[in-house]
Amino acid sequence: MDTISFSKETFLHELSQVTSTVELNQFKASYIGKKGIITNKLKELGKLANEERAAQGKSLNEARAFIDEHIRAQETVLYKNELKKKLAHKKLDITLPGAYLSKKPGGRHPVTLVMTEISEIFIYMGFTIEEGPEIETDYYNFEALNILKNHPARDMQDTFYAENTTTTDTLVLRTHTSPVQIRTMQRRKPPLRFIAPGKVYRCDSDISHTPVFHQIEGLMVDKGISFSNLKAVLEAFIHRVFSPQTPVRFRPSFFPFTEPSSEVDIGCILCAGKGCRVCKGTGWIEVLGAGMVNPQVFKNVGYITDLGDFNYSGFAFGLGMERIAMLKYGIDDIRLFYESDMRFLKQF
Ligand code: FA5
Repeated sequence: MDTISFSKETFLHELSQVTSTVELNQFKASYIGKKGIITNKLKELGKLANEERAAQGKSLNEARAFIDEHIRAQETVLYKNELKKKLAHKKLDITLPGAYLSKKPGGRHPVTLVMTEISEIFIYMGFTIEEGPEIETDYYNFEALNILKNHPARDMQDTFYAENTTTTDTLVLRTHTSPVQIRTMQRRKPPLRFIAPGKVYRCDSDISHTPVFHQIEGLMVDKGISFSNLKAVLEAFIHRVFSPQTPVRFRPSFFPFTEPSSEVDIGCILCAGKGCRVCKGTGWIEVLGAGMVNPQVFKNVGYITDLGDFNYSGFAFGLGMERIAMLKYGIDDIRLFYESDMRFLKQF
């Protein structure tokens, strides 16, 4: 093996010629990189006799430490110079908007917008908000609402059944928000005035039906509540959401939990009542079900007992959110809300 002929002067002279950090890395590799002069000599040490190996090893290690120290010092100098030059060229404008602002922010779904608007109208009328579970027992979704087993009214709401591993009662995905009436009445005594917005599920799909949709339930129980109060509240609400000129029609109907019951239609806004595919040519579109609370429901929640007087009456209603959103935004197919098509959603 050749003895090391490392000259500090030569090394320092060569180092002074290096003008960039990239060049410096190459220069460093030529001495102490994997195949550098010093590294190669270190690899060959094993071939030397003991005495010579010790002497060579010492001077090689000293050379390596010297090289390393001077390269590090030069690296700092060169890096600072390069940064200075870069900053002098690239002026930083701290008034420019951050990069994240160039990305489009998300928006609210049209159904959420309508739910929020409607909730605010009812809150303004003194209603509070209640919630209930989306997976319900048969008892709360049907029985307590006077929809008994084998009653034909169960066919009106095509039900999704959920697997039940914990309770003995059948579990369903709630088909309407009406079970929140029962849960709240069991917890609170009248007077009551609340709405319960939320998701509901039915085995249903066409241009005005989706398997998952949203309802807002409403319940008011107090002394002297009559059908006139129900009409006044719903008409005020519809005229607020649409316009004071919107035609509203109360059509006699049947719900086991209200008596008398009514469905409420509004003049189809998409065709101005002339008849279109959404209103199926009738000029009217059904937006909600409503009625006076059936005394059987008051019995089921323990309000009416054999023991005392119950001088309260109440009304209830259940609104279809998507139907309202369709009419409000002029959308002729309810399924568009749930296709996640950005071209559609970006419009709101
Ligand atoms: C009910 O769900 C009753 N719980 C409403 C009610 C509450 C009546 C309180 C009396 C007292 P109905 O099945 O008609 O009723 O549904 C109410 C509204 O939900 C309908 O008027 C309609 O606007 C909407 N709706 C019903 N099914 C669907 C569906 N598959 N997709 C979208 N909207 C629907």
